Amino acid sequence: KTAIGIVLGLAAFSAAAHAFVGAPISTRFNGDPSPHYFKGRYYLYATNDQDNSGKYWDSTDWRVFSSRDLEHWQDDGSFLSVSVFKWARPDAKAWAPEAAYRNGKYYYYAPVGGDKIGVAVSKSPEGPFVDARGDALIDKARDANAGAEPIDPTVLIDDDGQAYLAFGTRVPKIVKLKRDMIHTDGPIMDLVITGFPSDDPKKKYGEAPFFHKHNGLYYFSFSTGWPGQIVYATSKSPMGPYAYRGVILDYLPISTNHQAIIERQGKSWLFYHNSLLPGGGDYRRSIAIEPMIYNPDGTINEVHPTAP
Ligand code: FUB
Repeated sequence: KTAIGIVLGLAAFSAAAHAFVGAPISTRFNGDPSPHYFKGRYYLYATNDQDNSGKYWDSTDWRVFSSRDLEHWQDDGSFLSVSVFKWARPDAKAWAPEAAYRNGKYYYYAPVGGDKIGVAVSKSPEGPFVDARGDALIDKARDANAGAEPIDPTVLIDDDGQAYLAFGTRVPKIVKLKRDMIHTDGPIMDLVITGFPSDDPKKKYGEAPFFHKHNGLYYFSFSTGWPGQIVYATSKSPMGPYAYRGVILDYLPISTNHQAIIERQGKSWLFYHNSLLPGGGDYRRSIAIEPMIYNPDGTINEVHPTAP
């Protein structure tokens, strides 16, 4: 069997085994997936593209979906608005979120208005969430080295209990979080990525950072820009430096992409957004899921989206 034959065979197997792969998880427009497995159920937090102007990502609330099996998704609705953050302008845009669980509480990291990241807390994954601090966790105007656009938070709680927050466009930022998950611990650092292919100037950090750990190795995936390829880098240390390893998902016909990876019961799934729903486009995105496979050396096989 040729390498192409193996790849095509794998894709056919994946599609046959998982009829839902590649298809939008909802008939509503949503982008920026943040999937989690909480309390025996999958939860998917997302940017609300259904209620934006259609000309920009300017919705002011976030939506949550849940599923027992990744295939059948329940729309749990609009569960949090920027108005929960009293320090935010009521029309501040609500962008790509992140969530985390610790000590019986659910934490929701919410980029608000493109220049601040808020954190909300709840006893339940579907809310209600309340502002955990009364001010922003990250504030471009207040915090040294927060970068030009502190958005797109991703959180990793390491095996030793240390939590890390990464975020940002164009220059990725990383900062430790205290055990309470609502305060930073130490300075915001630039996250260093080395080894981008010198023959491809498009290979650079753009946005959509996502942290995960697999077989003891730290993975930092991200979008290269606008439009974005989803690529990844790895490190033996959470703070880096990270070494570029390759492409996870090639360019799609859409101005942004934003990925997240969830691993459960020995399987890995890539969540991303595309424009496949009728009427879909740059500001009308839809979230889809594909299986993701590692090689023994820790590299990730490029995912080829399955046409639904
Ligand atoms: O949803 C608005 C922005 O689009 C997100 O913050 C980026 O990651 C991009 O997907």
